[in-house]
Amino acid sequence: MGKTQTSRRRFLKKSAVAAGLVAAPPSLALAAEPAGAAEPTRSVLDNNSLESVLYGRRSRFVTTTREVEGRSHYDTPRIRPEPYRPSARTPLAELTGTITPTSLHFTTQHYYGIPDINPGEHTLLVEGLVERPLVFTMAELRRLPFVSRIHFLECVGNRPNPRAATVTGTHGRMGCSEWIGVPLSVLLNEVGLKNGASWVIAEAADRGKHTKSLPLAKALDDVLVAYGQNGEPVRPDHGYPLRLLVPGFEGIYNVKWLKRIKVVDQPYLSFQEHSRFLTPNPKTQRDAYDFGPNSVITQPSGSQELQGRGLHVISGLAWSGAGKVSRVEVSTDGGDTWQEAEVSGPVLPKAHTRFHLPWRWNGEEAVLQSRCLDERGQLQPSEEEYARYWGLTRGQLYGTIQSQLGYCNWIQPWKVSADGKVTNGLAPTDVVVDVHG
Ligand SMILES: Nc1nc2c(c(=O)[nH]1)N[C@H]1C(S)=C(S)[C@@H](COP(=O)(O)O)O[C@H]1N2
Ligand SMILES: [Mo]
Repeated sequence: MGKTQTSRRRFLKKSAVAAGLVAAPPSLALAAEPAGAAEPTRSVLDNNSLESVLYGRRSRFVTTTREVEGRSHYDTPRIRPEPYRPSARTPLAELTGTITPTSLHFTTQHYYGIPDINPGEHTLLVEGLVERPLVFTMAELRRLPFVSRIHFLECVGNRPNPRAATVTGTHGRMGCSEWIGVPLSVLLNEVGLKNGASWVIAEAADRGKHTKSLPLAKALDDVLVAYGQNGEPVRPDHGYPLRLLVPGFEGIYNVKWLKRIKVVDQPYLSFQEHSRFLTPNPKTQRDAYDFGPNSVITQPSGSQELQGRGLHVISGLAWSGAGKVSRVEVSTDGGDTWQEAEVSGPVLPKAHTRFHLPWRWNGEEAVLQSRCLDERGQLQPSEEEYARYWGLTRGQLYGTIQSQLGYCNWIQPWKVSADGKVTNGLAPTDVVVDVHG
């Protein structure tokens, strides 16, 4: 490690020189290596480096990263475009609060790599069943009234999973951010809708031309053409310079690197929609619009360990695509009794909501679960209730690709053993198909 750090520092010095920064005032100068120190104290060097002054960084003692996904789609005999760019999950157990740091926000499905888009050349075309088709440059979009909204973004690939060791493994395909952008309704109002307009098609500028159909009613409701995420420009991973943000809907609707909106009179079956996300017969596909009520305990969760009996806080996230979370309940006895958890922070529609419940652990085995009730009155189901409702066996629940099931929002239990170890509380299954996308 020491070697890499040293060469990286050299690189930084060189690039600082190249960037003409040698004349920086002394306070901004790169810290010198301590004379004669075999292994220089990295924290001092890093915290005082010009790089850290210019662009803040975390403590070297904080090492949390996103978790890279396997190549599940690549194992299927379907289309395998290159370059391959792995998806990655949000490390939920390491995070507090409700906003996901952008560097740790899950990122998904880049079968064609991340495009390198010059915002000065990027445009958004709005056309189709409209009175006046328009092309917006990024500068023109920025002149329009904007809003900022806190919303979760979740891939339909999230699902409680008996094989997953951690909450990142079960629910890491989601994040929650402050999104800044122009309401799509403002743009649609500018172009004027023609009779018959009932759907919009959103298309991306990546090589795969990721495309998704969206009902017009949703487009006119709360959809954003977003250029900001958590106070800065949306990053390349998440759609720089422009992405669609479709609050509460399945992740695939949130078209990144957005370049075209076409107003049409029916949904299209675009390549991305039929190639991997649908059942063998696309006509039987259940399209998930707004997600139902959901929640998961992140602390304590799989692979963590309780250090001794007594007070522990049970904490997690609750959310719903239908609106606000109205109540979160926690059970510490395998679902026999439920207690109302306290919500910390604001409760916003279609946003992650943080809950907690103080719990005195008596040192005995316990099964911890949470469930969410949303403002539409929908209650998050248990695995058994979900299976019964849809007429599915357990084998089908875990042996079917998530996007073919619809939203998999059943409860994820965590089991605390007498030794304090926390493991997955779902009964084991023979087969688990886990596909991200
Ligand atoms: N252009 C484009 N947009 C896309 C995708 C993609 O591969 N290409 N993936 C979609 C899917 S399936 C999800 S879950 C979200 C993930 O958004 P994120 O990478 O910003 O977390 O983006 C959606 N928008
Ligand atoms: Mo997704």
